[in-house]
Amino acid sequence: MNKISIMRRLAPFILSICLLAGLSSAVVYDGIDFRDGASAFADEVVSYNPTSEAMGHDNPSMALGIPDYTNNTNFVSLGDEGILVLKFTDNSLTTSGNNYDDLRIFEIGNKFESVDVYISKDGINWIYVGNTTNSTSGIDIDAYKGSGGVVLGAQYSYVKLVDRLPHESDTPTEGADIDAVGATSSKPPAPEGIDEGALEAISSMLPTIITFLILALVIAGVIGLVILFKRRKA
Ligand SMILES: [Ca+2]
Ligand SMILES: [Ca+2]
Ligand SMILES: [Ca+2]
Repeated sequence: MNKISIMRRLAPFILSICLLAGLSSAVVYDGIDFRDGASAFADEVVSYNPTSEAMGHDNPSMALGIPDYTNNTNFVSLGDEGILVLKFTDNSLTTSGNNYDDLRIFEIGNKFESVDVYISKDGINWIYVGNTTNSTSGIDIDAYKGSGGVVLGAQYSYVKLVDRLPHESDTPTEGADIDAVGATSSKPPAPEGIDEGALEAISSMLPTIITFLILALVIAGVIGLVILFKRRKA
């Protein structure tokens, strides 16, 4: 077997190994480890509502993907109390099961400007998960578990950032200046069209359904025995 045919036979294996290595490679940004690499970051702009009229940095797609702020570009300013909604499409945000930070908001500028952070499965029903406290702020979403709150292991596709007062800086960088939003606790994309609420409701009803089925089987058995007994007697 010559060298060329050996290489041809090995090529699929080498390619698979390279692909697997690429898919699972963790990447460090600003000292923060993202186990899903670049895919851990927000992928799509859902809405952008800056409240300042004269924005110089008003392209919301600058908040997508990996942190890439450089030379006063590649970020979006929210304006005082402005709102930005982003979506994860090739991944989703989830809980870590502990108090480690699950979501990172990269904010740039000389003055740190805080945002309130909300997450959602559907982009309609939102859960408040605290506010940022520094320029690479981490949010532990497990801290917001509970009734009407975060569900352990659930997949959240949407993140909403709302600029907080006080007024810290003027146009063109009024309000929080967002470079990137990434999930350090990242999962595959949330399945579309599956209502997790309905699944939870069904699973909570499961014991009642099983009890009812067992009862129905017992009654059917008793009726069958009575019929059999009467036939033998006749
Ligand atoms: Ca992503
Ligand atoms: Ca956590
Ligand atoms: Ca950016």
